[in-house]
Amino acid sequence: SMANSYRTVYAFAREMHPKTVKADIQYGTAGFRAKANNLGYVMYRMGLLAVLRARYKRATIGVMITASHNPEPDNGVKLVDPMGEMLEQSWEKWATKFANVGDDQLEETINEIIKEYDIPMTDRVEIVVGKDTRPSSPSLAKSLTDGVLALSGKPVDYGIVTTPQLHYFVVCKNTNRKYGEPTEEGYYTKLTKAFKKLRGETFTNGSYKNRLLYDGANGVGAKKIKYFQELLGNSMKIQMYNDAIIGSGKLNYMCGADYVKSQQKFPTGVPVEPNTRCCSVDGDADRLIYYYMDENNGFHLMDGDRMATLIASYLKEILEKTELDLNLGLVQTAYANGASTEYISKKLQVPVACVSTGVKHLHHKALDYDIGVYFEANGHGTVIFSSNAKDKLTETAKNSSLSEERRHAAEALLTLIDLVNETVGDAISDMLLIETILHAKGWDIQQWESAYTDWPNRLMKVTVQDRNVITTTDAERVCVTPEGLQAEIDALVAKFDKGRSFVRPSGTEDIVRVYAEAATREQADELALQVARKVHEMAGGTGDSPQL
Ligand code: G16
Repeated sequence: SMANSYRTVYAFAREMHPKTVKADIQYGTAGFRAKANNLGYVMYRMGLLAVLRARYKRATIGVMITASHNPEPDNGVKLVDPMGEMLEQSWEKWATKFANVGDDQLEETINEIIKEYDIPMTDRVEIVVGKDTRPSSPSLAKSLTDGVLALSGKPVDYGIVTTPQLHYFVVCKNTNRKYGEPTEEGYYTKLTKAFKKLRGETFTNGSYKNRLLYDGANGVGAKKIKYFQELLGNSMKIQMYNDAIIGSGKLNYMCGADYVKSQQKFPTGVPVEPNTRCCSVDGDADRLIYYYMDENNGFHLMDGDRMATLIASYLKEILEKTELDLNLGLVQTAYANGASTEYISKKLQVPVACVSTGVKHLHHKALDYDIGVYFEANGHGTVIFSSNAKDKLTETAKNSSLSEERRHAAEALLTLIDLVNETVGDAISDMLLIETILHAKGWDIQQWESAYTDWPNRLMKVTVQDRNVITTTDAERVCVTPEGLQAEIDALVAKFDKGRSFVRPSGTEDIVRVYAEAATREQADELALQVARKVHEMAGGTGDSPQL
């Protein structure tokens, strides 16, 4: 019978990658995340699932081993669908099931999914694997490829790469190289070629200087930026910091995009040079944050909202020059600063949508537009262009009966598309895009900042027994359970000028996140603190009552 045909899967699981943890885990915001030493069996099982998914889609599937912004002892795994999207949501429940069944139920679960989707099990499929710099990653990659091999899939290991590089490889393979060469070199060449073309012969312009301090978060982003710098030559001077050796324990520690954004602090390891543009990437280089320190040691943060507005305003400008009828839209989450949302919708007159946290939700919504810009406030985002947009731009650029201005604008946009990693948010590609726009506008970071003033805001974490007691609706802006919590939050918010606050369970850490903004720094801090204490009180808080 069919049920016997995957016995080796079980044998392998039992002997090499036995399930060591009893508690169930969930496929969260960005796949599975846990302490690395608890993840061997999960990796093995994701190897199995990746092969099943690849056979079902008749395409190459990607698997990234990373815990991104989490501390070094954590690790995780996320599956990448054929066109670079995160694993389709309807399969997340299968991922969760695969991770949680007993070793002896694996065969049965495989048979179940084959039956449900009528998966052709003889197709030869490739699974593209990447990993970040965590010391636990190589052995987890071994567990993963064992899973791939157990179902006769072909693992293609790209070694240490950024998450966005892995997404890029998957798309290159599935588009028959139309998107680019599925190699690291192909990736660097595509991006740097576009960058240099847009930059032209003059590397500085107006107040823009082409020097940038770059915080690599002691991770893969530090390793890979070196290849860029080599290819960029004198067009960009990237001074890199935080490139500690693998296994030093310093990954994301007091540095990197998540630290800078959530602590609103200058990272350790980067020299403080007043009024100098700096940026940080996170542990797998899919998030980017800009910032600078002023001459009075005041810290200025330029987060995902800022990048989104800069990009959207620039795209709007060029788009107008093409005179093409293409719609441009922006997607944010509840974490977007209220001031940014107002600036985008009222001043830029670009439509804004708000969706739940997680790139999968933003990416999906951005597909509604010809040109969709999406960014989470934490610095995770990109731009996607519809095929309608690409076709129209290509026609316009080629049409010699049109004005030179129109043709040039279309050509510039087409080059810009090559600079953007459309497959997923990509810190390095985003950085090159921001640098391109600042250069084009002749702006320094202060001019960029002057577009609007952020409402002061505060992020806090609350530890609770079970974070899933908190459920939300309306793109996470309204808390449904525990009953009565939202009414309490409303009452607190009403006491603060320009107050806004919401709470939600994290999908990557075992905590509840609290966000608050208000008219002043003190009020934002106080509102966050009061809401955090309410959560602690009503949602089964553990440990001491929250402190700022
Ligand atoms: C991941 C996701 C992001 C999300 C972040 C925090 O980022 O890719 O979309 O914003 O986690 O999610 P949560 O608030 O649910 O913990 P990364 O950079 O860690 O992969």
